[in-house]
This record gives sequence, structure tokens and C-alpha cells, in this order.
Amino acid sequence: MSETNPATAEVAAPHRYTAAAAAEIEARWQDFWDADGTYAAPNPKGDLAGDPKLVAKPKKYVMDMFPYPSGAGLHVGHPLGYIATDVFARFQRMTGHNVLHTLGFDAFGLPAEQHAVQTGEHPRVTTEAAINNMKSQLRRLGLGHDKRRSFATIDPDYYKWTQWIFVQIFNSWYDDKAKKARPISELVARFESGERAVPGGRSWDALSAAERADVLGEYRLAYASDAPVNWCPGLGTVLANEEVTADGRSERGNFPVFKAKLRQWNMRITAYADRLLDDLNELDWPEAIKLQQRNWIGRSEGARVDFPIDGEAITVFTTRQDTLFGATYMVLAPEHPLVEKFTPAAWPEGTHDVWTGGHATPAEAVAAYRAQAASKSDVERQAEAKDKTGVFTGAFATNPVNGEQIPVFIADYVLMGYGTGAIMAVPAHDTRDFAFARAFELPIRCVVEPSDDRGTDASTWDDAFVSYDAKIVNSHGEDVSLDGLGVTDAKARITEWLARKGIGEGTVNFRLRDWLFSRQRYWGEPFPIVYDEDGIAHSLPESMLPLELPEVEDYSPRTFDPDDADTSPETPLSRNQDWVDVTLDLGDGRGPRPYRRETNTMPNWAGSCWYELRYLDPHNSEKLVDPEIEQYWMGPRAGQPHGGVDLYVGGAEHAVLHLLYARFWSKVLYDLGHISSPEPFHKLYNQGMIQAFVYRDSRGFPVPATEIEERDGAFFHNGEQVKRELGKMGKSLKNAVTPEAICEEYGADTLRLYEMAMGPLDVSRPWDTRAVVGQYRLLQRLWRNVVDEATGEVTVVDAEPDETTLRALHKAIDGVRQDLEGLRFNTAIAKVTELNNHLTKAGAAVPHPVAESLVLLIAPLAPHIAEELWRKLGHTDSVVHQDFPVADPRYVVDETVTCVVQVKGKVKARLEVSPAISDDELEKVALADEKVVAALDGAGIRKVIVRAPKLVNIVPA
Ligand code: ANZ
Repeated sequence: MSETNPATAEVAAPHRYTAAAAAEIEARWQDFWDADGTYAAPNPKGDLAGDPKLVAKPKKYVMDMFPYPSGAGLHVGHPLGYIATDVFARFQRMTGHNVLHTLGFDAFGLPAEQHAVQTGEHPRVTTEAAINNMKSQLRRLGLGHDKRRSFATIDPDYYKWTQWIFVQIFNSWYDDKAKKARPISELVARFESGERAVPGGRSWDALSAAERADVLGEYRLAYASDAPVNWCPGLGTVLANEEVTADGRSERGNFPVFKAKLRQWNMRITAYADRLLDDLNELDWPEAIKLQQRNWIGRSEGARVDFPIDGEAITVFTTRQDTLFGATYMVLAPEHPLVEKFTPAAWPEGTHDVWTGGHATPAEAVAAYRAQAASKSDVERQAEAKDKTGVFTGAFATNPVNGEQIPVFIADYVLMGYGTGAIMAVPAHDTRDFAFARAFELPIRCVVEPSDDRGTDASTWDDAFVSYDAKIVNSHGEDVSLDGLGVTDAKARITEWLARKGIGEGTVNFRLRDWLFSRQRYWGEPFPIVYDEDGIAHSLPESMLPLELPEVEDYSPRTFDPDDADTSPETPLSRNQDWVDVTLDLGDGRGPRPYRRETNTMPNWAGSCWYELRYLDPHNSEKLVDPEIEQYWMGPRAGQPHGGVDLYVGGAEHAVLHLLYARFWSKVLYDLGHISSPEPFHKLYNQGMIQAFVYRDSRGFPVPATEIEERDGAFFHNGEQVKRELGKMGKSLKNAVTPEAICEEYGADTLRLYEMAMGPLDVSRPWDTRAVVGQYRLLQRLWRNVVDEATGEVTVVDAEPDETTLRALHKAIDGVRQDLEGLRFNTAIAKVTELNNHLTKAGAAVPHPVAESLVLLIAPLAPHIAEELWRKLGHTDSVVHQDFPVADPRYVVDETVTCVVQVKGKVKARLEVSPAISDDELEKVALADEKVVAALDGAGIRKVIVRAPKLVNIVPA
């Protein structure tokens, strides 16, 4: 009926729920909520303290991964998670919780900086414009955010504390015994008193200031070091590993990336590897994400073993010390610092041609191979399928278990950054070593008995035999034998032997690397670090924070010839002499002195490492967060032993880095006593993606999705047939749909319902604008169940609902409650729809209590229409803080359920039984049923499987 001419329909029904009505209702309530502070969550103290009754309720902290304020604004794919957390937060408010829900902006970043580089416009200007645009887009969706708590990471009031945290990290070290971070001053005191030996053996007093700084640099949790980094001259900046493609080029711009040694800030996250692993166990996170974090941290138990060479030793890391007798050569990473040391001047007599790579001397071979390896990324170097390359160093080392002289190679499949950068190669039992040994005609010796029929003569094998569950063979030396032992026992025995001999020990190795923390950019947090005349780094005192970004003329780092590896970064900040060279009194008793500022900036991750803490107490100028407030919202409690946000929703693309970095900062702050929760996020949930159809013309270029015509299942653009595929939504694919467009056509409540109804929250789903109207109709029917469209009068009556309506109502209440708690918003909407349809079909005026419950049920999902109807039903207070309906169990239980009875797997009867029927009783009823008796036809019974109340399965004899 509403499909007739909308103009005439509106005359007939001036009080219909239309897009115009929705727009008016939504704007009115959004203004009201803002003015009323409806979503303000009170703190127990401080400037955001509030209603003690609300504070006394159990808390719920519901949080989104905050957005980067892109100049392009939001399309309908972006708010999926924001709507979901909003629905959940609203439900929690209605079920007796004090709910903290807000949203800020992760606003440092490359796009704004790139724009600044191109246009000269300050990135703050464009970023703030983008934030304001996004804020109004988000406001239109009716999100119940406590706006007093919002901020952007670029606000100096915020990054003051990012810098402050950096200072805390810089001024602490990891005490391996206590397994926690401590102030660096405690370490200095231990060195001073002699309680702890100073590395290098000298006394602390005897060291110069620079030497002391060097010693402490080995301990600080934030430290500068000359690290091999990914230097990209074409971009003028250093890149994180994740920003480099598999073929060794920059992800952005596709420029060559070189390994260069540069002085860079690092975070000693590796000190926390064990705790980052262990504490995962108590977190309520998707298993897939936990696994990715575990793999990233990559804990390996194994041993370090020394292989003597020229009176010294090459130390290898192996996870298979049980195969030591099968080690027939060694490999060092090409960059290994010992390579030169052991490389002889000439090839040893009789060196195999394949080993030399055709080079005249070992030095030449090494140099050539190093140059080749330097141009490859770690990923490339490790690729399994790749042919193994390498070159002999001319040196031999001694296998300590049998005294054999084995050749030492360099090869790029061994990485400097892992273990010790050196391996013992056991070609018989390691796939990569096997391929290498075959290529270089090296001996392959079986020491783990094959479980197949290949035999123990490895020279005849086609591949390595890899097993962790087999018997060790061919493994006996003068004073140790592993023969006959299983892998585990052999590892234990050889490790004990190595330790006794003083040539090795059991050890744990992690794949995790320290976090490269500096960038040669403008648009990031300046480091709160200055260097004195001796080049020693000092942190700024708190009184000098925030250290604000200076104005500069040019936002770009200096770029170089993309292929010129011999360049080094020149940052935008370094060109501002007035800012760089300063005289400061750091308050350390040394008085005013000249200093030079650090001119790198922090990486983009920094601001998102701790924002969950700042939402709690966003205006505190004394502390990053008041401890009592932090304890209230995030502190450990039953079921959440590490504390943390109650629900954190965001995309699975942040599985590793952001979450790992934030966890690390939490642990440092926890160790230093600033917060009570060692974990930031107790429950994590990854929402799916909203995908969209992409239409491509014959050349493969996307054409605007809005201009597509569909005919008989084919798609046309300007008469030309185009191809349809499923892809991302976005401007570049010409298929972006803005939330404003949908709000204008139907209203925000419809958009919210549609996004939540599209499918389970964690599953990706294609956007279909034509399907949105379905949710619009639901709201129109809901409206009609309460309001007369002609008069605008409320039509509900003061009557008792009948039995069927009561059943429909309480089943819906029960189901919706469980669904909302479990984030199953799509099924919750289905249940509300069912109830609403029941009322529509009943045809009679809806009883008042039923209408109220219905409005409360939909309130978290469609808050504007719910607020409007709630007031129409006679209430003067907001629907937002009402109690969510509770089901009466008497009406929830079905009177009967259908039980299927199968004989020999075929359905023979259906019985209507009580849902509470016992297995025994159900078996009796089933066997007495005449259809079942007929089906059995006198055959005896072998077995009856009963799953009360729904299934009986009879197996005849
Ligand atoms: C001898 C051996 C025999 C190994 C065998 C494996 C199988 P995960 O588990 O990942 O820790 N390795 C050690 N350091 C390396 C490096 N820097 N670059 C490349 N490979 C390295 O792997 C540990 C194993 O990877 C070690 O154990 C070592 O090879 C190799 F039948 O030692 B194994």
C-alpha cells in the first residue's frame, strides 16, 4: 500500500513514519541527548564525577578501534562496528550497568602529511576538518557516545601523555629476576653499590658519562641503536618490516628498500615476550587472533651450541639438538659479524667448484654474495620453494659431538635477526638444509630413523625426513650416545651433556623483534628527548611536556635518488634550527645547557597504544589517568584477572601489531605502578567487512555503481554490458554509499537496523541498497502498531494481552536478551520483527504493556523511534536508561515440541511432546506409537538412541 504515490499517501496518512518524519524525530532526539548529556558516564571522582547511584552499578566499558579521520569521510561500511558497539552499550545501560562508550580519533598519519607535502597546507588543518566532518557523520547515526571523553591523538593535551609514557619507558629497564620493569635509577643504584656487576667488569665510578649512557642503553626499555633498518631513499624514510613488500620495495610508492644501519629508537618489547604469550590465555579473544599473536611472538625451545673454530666458537641456535650428529656443515647469515674473521685469504686446497661460486678468493665470494643478499627482503630469503643459494667461506668448524671438521657457508636462508644468525645444518632432517646440501653436494647423514621404507642411507633420499616422534640412530661419540632414544629424551640428554661440557645450554628463542620506533616524518609526536654535547640522550622533565610540533616550511623528508643506498634520512624537524638547538635546564642539577632535540617522530602506532586509558579521565592534567578511576573502569575482577576493556570491537587486520603494542605499553605502565590492569582489552571481537559490488567495463575500469542498469541478470552501463564482482567499498571502486544518503532516504534507525540485520556481525556481507527498505517497513509497521497514521493519536489500549500474544512477547524478550548479550544482532532483529508482525496480524489495538515492551526491545537497535514512541506512550523520562524487559519463564517454554522418530535412519513418526520429557519417558511413548510399531513390523530392537525432547532413533535387530 505504501508503494502507491507517496504524495497522496501522505495526505491520507499525515502521521505516517516516513523519511521526513524520521529525519525530524532523529534530529530532535539527537539535540535532546546532547543537551541532556544522556550518555554521560559518571566517574567515581574528578571532573566527570556524577550520579552516585549510576556509579554504584556494575560498569561496562565498550570500545571501538578508533578511526583515522580520512578526508574522504565515512561510507556505510565504516560504521558497522560503531553501530554494533552502540547497540551493545545501549543494551548494557538498560540491564543495570554504568556504561562508558565514546570515540576519539587516531589522527597522526601519512595521508594528511602527504597532502601537506603536496599543498603546503598544515596537516593539522586538514586533519581537523576531516575530524569535524566525521563527527557530524557519526552524530547523524545516533551513536550514544559520551562526547566529553572524546579526543584526537594530535591534541597536545593528549600527546603530552604519549610523550610522558615514552619518558617512563625510556627511564626503565626489565628486571629478569622480578620479571617486571623497574625505574632505571634502581639499576644505576645497583651498579653503584656493586650489587650488580657492570658489564665489561669496570666499576661504575670509573666510567665516563658517555660510557654509562652506553651501558644503560643496553637495558632501557626505549633505546637508540644502530640497527639494520629498511631505508627507502625514494621516500626519504625508514620503513617498518610490514611496510616493505615481499620483493623488497616500499608498499607505498614502490621504491627500492635497502638494509642500512641507522641510529633509531627501539622499544624493548622482546623483554615482555613471555608475558605477552602467557597473559593471552586469560583473554576472551578469538582463537585465530590469539594464534596470530602466538606465532608472531614465536616461542621456540631449543639450545645454543658452540662449534669451535680457530680457538673461538660459532654459536648456533637449534631446536633439534638431538640431531647434532647429523650436522654436516654450518651456515652463517651473510651479515654475520664473524664471517670476515674466519674467512681465509685463499680457498683451501681442493675446494669444490660449486662451493666457490666461481670467485677467485673467499673474500671476493663473500662480498659478492653479501651484495646480492642485501637486496632481498627477509620474506623472500625464507621462501621455502626458492632454490637455495650460498657460498663457502673457506673456513671449517668442529662439530663438538664427534670432532668432525665441517665447512662453514654463508647463505641467505639464514637470517641475522633470528636466534644467533648461525645454524648447524642437518640436511637429512631439515627441508631447507636438504635442498642446500643437494645443490652444493654436501654429505647428508640420517640420524633420525625414518618411519617409512626409505631406509637410513640418506644419499638415496628424495627429500628430508622430518619427524619429532622417532628414534635417534647413528648418534654416538666418545662420551655421549643418543642411539635408541626418542626425540624428547635425546634432546634432554644432549642438552645436559652440552651444559656439562660448557659448550651449550638449553634456551628459549623468540621470533619477536624489538619494535622500531622512529620515523623520519613531520606529522607525529616529537620525541621528548634531547642530546647533550656528548651526544648523550636525556628525557625532558614532565614540566616541559607537551613538546609541541614546531611550525616548519616544508613537511617532506628529503628524498633521494631511489636507487642510491648510500644516503641517509634528513627529517623535516631537523631543518628547523631554532627548535632543534636549545638551551634548557632539565632540572637534573646540571643547570642550563645547550642541547639538540631528537628530530625523528614517533610512529603512527604510538597514539593508539594507550587511548583506552585516556577515555577514562580525559581532562586530567596531573596524571595520565587517576588510579581510582582506572581501577573502577578497567581494574582486574572476577573472570577478568588482567582487567581491561569489557568489549573491544574492530577489524581483524589489527590482529597483531596494534594489539601487541598496546598490550606491551599496558604491561610497562602496570609494572611501574601507574595502572592496575596489565592487559588493555579483556574481550576482543572482530566485525566482518561490508563489501560492495564493483562494476567494471570491458577495459577493467570500475564504473559508478549508481549508474548501473540490471536487465535479466546482466548489468549495463550506458548501454555497454559490464562485469559485476564483489569487492571493497570505496571511492576508487566507484561504489561508495554514504551513510547520509541512506539516512536521507530512510533515516538513521533504518540504516542501523539494516547494518545489524545483514548477517552475523563477524561475517563479511555485501551491501545492497535495495534491501534497506525491508528494515524501513519494519519501523513503519512498528509505528502503526502504536500510532494512528491519520490522526497521530496513540492507539494502544489498556487491556490484558491474550495468551498467544503473551507467549509471542515473552519468547521475543527472552530471545532478544540473549541475542543482544551475545552480539547476535541479526537474530535479535528477526525476533523483534516476528513479534511486531504478530501484533500487526492480530489486527486489534495493541495492549499498552505489550507496546511498551516492544519499544524497549528495539530501543538499543533503533534508538530514535524508540525514544519517540516511548514518550508517546506517556513517559517523561528517556528510554535510554529504562530497564530492559525480563521474560516471564511461564510463557517462554513451548507447550509442546515435535519429536522425530526414526527407524533405521528413516523418519517414521512425529510426536508432540512436552519439552521437559525425560529420555525414558520419550522412549516409551515412541515405541508405543502405532506408526513405529508398524515400521518395526515385529522385528526386535537392537538399540534405541534418545535425545529428548526432539529425537528418537530406533535400530531394529
Ligand atoms: C638444526 C636443525 C635440524 C634444525 C633439524 C631444524 C631441523 P624455529 O622453530 O622457527 O625456532 N634456524 C635457527 N636460526 C636460524 C636463522 N637465523 N635463520 C634461519 N634458520 C634458522 O626454527 C629453529 C630452527 O631453524 C633451528 O633448528 C635452525 O635449524 C633454524 F632437523 O637446527 B635447526
